Amino acid sequence: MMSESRGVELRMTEPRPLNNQYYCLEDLLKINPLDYQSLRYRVLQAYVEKVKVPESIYSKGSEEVRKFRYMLKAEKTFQIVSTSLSSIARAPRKESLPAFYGEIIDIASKGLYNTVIDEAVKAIKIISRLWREYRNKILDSSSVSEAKTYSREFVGRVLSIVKRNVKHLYITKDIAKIVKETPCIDTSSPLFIIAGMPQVGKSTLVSKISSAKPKISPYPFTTKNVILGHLDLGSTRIQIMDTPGILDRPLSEMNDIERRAIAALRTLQSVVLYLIDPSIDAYYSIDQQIDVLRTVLTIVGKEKILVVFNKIDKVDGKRLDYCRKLLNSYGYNVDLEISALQGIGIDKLIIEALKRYDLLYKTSYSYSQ
Ligand SMILES: Nc1nc2c(ncn2[C@@H]2O[C@H](COP(=O)(O)OP(=O)(O)OP(=O)(O)O)[C@@H](O)[C@H]2O)c(=O)[nH]1
Ligand SMILES: [Mg+2]
Repeated sequence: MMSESRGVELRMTEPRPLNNQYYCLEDLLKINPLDYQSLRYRVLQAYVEKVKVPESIYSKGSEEVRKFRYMLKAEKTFQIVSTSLSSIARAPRKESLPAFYGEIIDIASKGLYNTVIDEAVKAIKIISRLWREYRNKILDSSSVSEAKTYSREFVGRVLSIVKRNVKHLYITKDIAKIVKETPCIDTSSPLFIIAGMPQVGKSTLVSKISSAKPKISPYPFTTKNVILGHLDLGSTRIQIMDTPGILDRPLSEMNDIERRAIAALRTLQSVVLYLIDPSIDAYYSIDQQIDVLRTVLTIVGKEKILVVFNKIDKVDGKRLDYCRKLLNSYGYNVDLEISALQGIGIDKLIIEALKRYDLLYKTSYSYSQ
């Protein structure tokens, strides 16, 4: 077993403020959750509210005032709908977001993110054209009742345009949720991604070494999204990312939770710590964990990965030896052996990961004791 080395000061800290290389999805993408029914409700509520016509324009009680009032009611509908849709229409398209965020948004929106932007842009165009037409129709009406008919007709048509054209409005709810949940990433600081099958102890490790305190439990898929913690080592701030577990199946069959881990692995500049639980009673067999290692290797490449045995506090030497040899027989090496729970081998893990980071990205963060 490896013992915990001394002399390295590990400090857990909060994220730094925004700078040029510090991306927060929340700052890049501001979308309000919206669905057709609540938009319709808001429009109809606003329509029945009283509107005031400035007396300076027309004399009080005149037919003109009453027509003008119907124009203002219709205008309110136009404003509510166009303002709501604008927050979607103005959102950056997937391709212009940093790649990781693009993938995260794609997963949350079932691939419909760009589609809903296009739908909103199109609907705003149609509604704006319609508004110009109806504004004149209402003001030029020959009677108050005609103005009222046009005004109501406009509201009905606007709502039906939204319903017919912005078919995927409902996904803004999922997008807004994921925007809130997705961590800010500093591309100028080292990043370690903790990956592996469910239950290998990823969250336990992240919680042990960083400021993040993800939920830990004996059930698979406890972690459902990527979570970022920070660790100050000397003057270096390291980002430690917890990821959801990945199952041994083709990428095309993975669920949204697994795909979030894959998105991080695929798009972020990082060193990947691939955790394996070598225990005899591990939730997933050693063979399954080697299969997933193979998948991860094809995504990130051999150089980025450190293979780590976790839970060595509960595994005897004979079993460890068997698992090591099994990995070797497939051409893989076990780089580190730790117990996240008991804090064994953690210092060495961090130093080795940092060295690997330096090697890969030509940086000079390595901490020498
Ligand atoms: N004995 C021992 N148990 C551990 C160790 N690390 C984690 N565990 C236990 O393993 C179980 C799963 O731990 P988690 O940290 O939630 O595992 P995870 O990989 O994040 O799981 P998912 O979020 O489901 O992917 C918990 O019961 C932990 O207490 C360890 O080093 N030794
Ligand atoms: Mg977890």
